[in-house]
Amino acid sequence: MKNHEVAELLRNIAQLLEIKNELIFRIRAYEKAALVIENLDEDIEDVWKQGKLEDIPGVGEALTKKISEFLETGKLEYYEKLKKQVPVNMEELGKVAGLGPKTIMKLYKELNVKNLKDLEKAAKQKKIENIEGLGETVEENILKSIEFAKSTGNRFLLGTALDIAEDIKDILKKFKEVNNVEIGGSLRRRKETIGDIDILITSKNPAKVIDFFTKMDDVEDVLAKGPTKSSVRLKEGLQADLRVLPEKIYGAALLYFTGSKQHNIVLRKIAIKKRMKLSEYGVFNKKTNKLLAGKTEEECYKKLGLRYIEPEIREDGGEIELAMKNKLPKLIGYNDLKGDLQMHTKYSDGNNTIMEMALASKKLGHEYICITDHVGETFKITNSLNEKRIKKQRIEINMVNKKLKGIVILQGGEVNIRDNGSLDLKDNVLKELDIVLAAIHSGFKNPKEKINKRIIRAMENPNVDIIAHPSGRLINQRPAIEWDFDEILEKARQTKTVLEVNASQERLDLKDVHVSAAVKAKVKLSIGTDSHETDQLRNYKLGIATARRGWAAKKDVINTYSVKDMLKLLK
Ligand code: DGT
Ligand code: CA
Ligand code: CA
Ligand code: ZN
Repeated sequence: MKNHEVAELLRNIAQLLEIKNELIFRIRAYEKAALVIENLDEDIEDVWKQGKLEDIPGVGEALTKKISEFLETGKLEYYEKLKKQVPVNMEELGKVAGLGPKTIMKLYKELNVKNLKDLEKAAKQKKIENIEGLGETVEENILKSIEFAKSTGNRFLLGTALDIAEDIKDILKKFKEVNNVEIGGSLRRRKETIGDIDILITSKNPAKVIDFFTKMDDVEDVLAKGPTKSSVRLKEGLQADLRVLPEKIYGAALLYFTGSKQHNIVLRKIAIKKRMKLSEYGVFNKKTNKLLAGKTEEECYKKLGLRYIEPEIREDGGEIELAMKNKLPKLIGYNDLKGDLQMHTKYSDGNNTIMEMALASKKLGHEYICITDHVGETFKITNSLNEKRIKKQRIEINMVNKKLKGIVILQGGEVNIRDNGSLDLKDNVLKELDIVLAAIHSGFKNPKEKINKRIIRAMENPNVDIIAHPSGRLINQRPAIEWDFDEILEKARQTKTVLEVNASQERLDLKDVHVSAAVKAKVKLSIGTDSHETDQLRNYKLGIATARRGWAAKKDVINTYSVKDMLKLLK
């Protein structure tokens, strides 16, 4: 659904008009339409295709034209022109949490703040606290959110980078001069964000491979080109480094360029202790300089007296010590998941039907799925289902279950945790659902005590099985809530509440360090893709990657069990 995008566009226009000091009723018209469209039950694209945009309250002839243009071309000429007329960079400043158009306008008029750089300067020089209506708290919040934006830097989401890298890997594999191809670096370790793509190849003809690499369609710029190495910038903005290596040291190079840097440093120290030398060229005898190992990673680890260590945990987090004692746990595998425990359909804010989601999940090899559309009485933004619609959906799920063999469809629901920690749906209705997910969707900035109280009250409800996307963070967009996670874990254990590892590309929530704490606290986890369309169902692998980075085993994740055993693990 493009409802959200259209609403955002209209809101951006309203902000620009406000800064331009346009007539207030024109500004309000855009804001009102944005609100209506955001809360619309129907898909705005459907409404547009049926020629019924003008039937939407607040949408007249002029707005109909603009919305149509945007839906048709993905752009709006009027908005582009407007942006050029306004001296401040709204798209940049509008992203600073808590900065509305009024404040932005004030900052522009009083301090000539036009962009993020100006804003940071003004805040650091403590010029903002003296402006009437703003003050010290606003200044502090501005600095905090600039800091957050900076800490995220130019890093790409794991899911995005992985898609790009795997396409490149496929292209390179097909080139006849290429023997082995492997993606190294943070991508192989499945870190949640990726700085650049590192590709490692073996070939008898490095020059030809380098030449082929720099001429791929996806290459925007060649940054460096040598006999065995090259760096390029891809059209998506990401950098990719390629190295062509001889077979006999491929493992050592892979080990080195997979990292992490900290992991490598500890390995090198171990080598020195054993009178050896470790580098990207192999494991050597220090005295004689004889190559002792290099062809495979296993062989290199073995020479150092270690068991093989999975890339996802090569972070110097105790893995080397355990590998030395042969006590590494067996991590959950990429084929261990039997079902997906969070997805949305057209009933709430998804794009596909129950049947379509079930068929696509079956194709991925799942034995079961849980449909978890938003349910609730007052939380209407996501088109939540009330009691009546839940019953209607149950009938449809029963029908699909009858028609479709080889996959079981459960009916769940994602219910909003209200401001006071109560749930947005009556207990007797929640009770009818097979699995209840509870989640926070507002009040992310609540102080720690309040956030904890809300989540704990939700966990104490006997109907709540899983807390979905527990920290609420959106990678590179919104920081996690401030919570006392140990207290949450203790309560989860007591109440037998499962914590979700949300596998959608921008969430990965719980994240790796949370998973690791949950595993230690013996709290069970679930993996859910939170898919809003069939294309997103494949993201379950990102959830497994995150679980692996947190050292989770198969038994720690409830949806590695059969549907019967999984349901038994719930409250
Ligand atoms: P990224 O690209 O920022 O997401 O993170 P990585 O880990 O992919 O880092 P990158 O691309 O700079 O380097 C790839 C790997 O090469 C890294 O994980 C470990 C290794 N490496 C790079 N520089 C050094 C270094 O100075 N010392 C050691 N020991 N290893 C290094
Ligand atoms: Ca990298
Ligand atoms: Ca690199
Ligand atoms: Zn949610």
